[in-house]
Amino acid sequence: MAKGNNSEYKKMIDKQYKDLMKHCQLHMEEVERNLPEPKEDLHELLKERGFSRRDFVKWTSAMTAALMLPPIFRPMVAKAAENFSRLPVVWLHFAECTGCSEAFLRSSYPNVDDILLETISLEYHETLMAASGYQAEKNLEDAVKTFDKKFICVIEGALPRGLNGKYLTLGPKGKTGIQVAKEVASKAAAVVCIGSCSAFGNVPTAKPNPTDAVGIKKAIGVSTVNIAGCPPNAVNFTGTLLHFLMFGALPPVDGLGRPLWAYGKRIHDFCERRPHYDASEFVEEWGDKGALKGWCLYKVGCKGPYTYANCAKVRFNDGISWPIMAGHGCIGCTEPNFWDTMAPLEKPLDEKTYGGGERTVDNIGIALTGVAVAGVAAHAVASGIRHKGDK
Ligand code: FSX
Ligand code: SF4
Ligand code: F3S
Repeated sequence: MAKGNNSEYKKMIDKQYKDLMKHCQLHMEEVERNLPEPKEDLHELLKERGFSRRDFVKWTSAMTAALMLPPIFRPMVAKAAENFSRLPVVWLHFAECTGCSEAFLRSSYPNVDDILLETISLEYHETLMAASGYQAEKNLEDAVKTFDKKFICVIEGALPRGLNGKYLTLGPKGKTGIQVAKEVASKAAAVVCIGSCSAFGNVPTAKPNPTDAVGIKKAIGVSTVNIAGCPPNAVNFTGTLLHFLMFGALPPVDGLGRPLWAYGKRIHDFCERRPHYDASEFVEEWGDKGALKGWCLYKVGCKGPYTYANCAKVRFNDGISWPIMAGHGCIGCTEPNFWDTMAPLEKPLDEKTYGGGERTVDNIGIALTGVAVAGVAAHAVASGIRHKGDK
């Protein structure tokens, strides 16, 4: 019985992927017909930076797998990368530290994703463009008009709602951030929040939040795809845009708007220090023998058990390292309100209330049943613990 069912199942899956491939091919043809010519030749740029064809093929294979697509989609990922600079992007900055843009622009060890980002067609980006004042405002108006419903609106930073939005005003006409966000987002093909500030509020929203700042979705009521992290990984941004180029839609997301392909798994479950956690081998204080041996950082505050992201897999700076590998616990930067819910950052969350956190971590582990629900559930547990502590 199993055999018959398996082959039926395989046929069904094969057909689904064939249909998806057809959709992808048709969409890519449409992109090539309707969007401007690529502004940059990706292969020339890669060559200039010392990347070979082989490096590019390796990268496309890794990206295809990361996007949870079978290998037959590899040529389509390559094509989307070659067409990356066709996609018009309007990049807005609100209440934030600009660390997200900086992280993408200043990689000391750029990988193919970083080079790809160099080709991005930025129609408007306050930090990078030469224009200012009325000229800048005109650039924004022109871009929104020319690429009506075709451009991606990328937003970095939260929106302060206090004083009727006047804690954050922009440009010569003194528009509030909320006004600008509403005007631009309503004309965009999609809104992508880059960083935890635009996604969830983050630093500007941390207590006591004097400006009443909130994330974009909450501020203006549009649906957003949230590339969480403070700052986020460039791979999670490029992968999401490649998905959009390939299928004309943003990737499936969890209950917090984060793409599942990048944020569907818990840090704690893919951490290289996990065997030490399971063996109860913990760093007790910075610089002790456990720290020298690379033991688990739970007791010095690692929030990996409550945090969803692919940091252990994709790492940073061309895959060189990531926070836990570098010796500090995860601070939960991809989770909503982590400055409040995950603090103190160098102590376990529930030390006082539960007399040691391992039991709680295990309970959270057992409670995980589905990816989307799990993201929300783990966060709810973490928030619940904080709120108890607050009282
Ligand atoms: Fe926020 Fe990005 Fe953290 Fe900073 O702009 S996610 S504070 S790294 O820069 O928005
Ligand atoms: Fe890794 Fe942190 Fe989990 Fe320890 S608690 S295994 S350091 S994620
Ligand atoms: Fe942030 Fe934790 Fe990754 S702090 S960068 S989610 S390891």
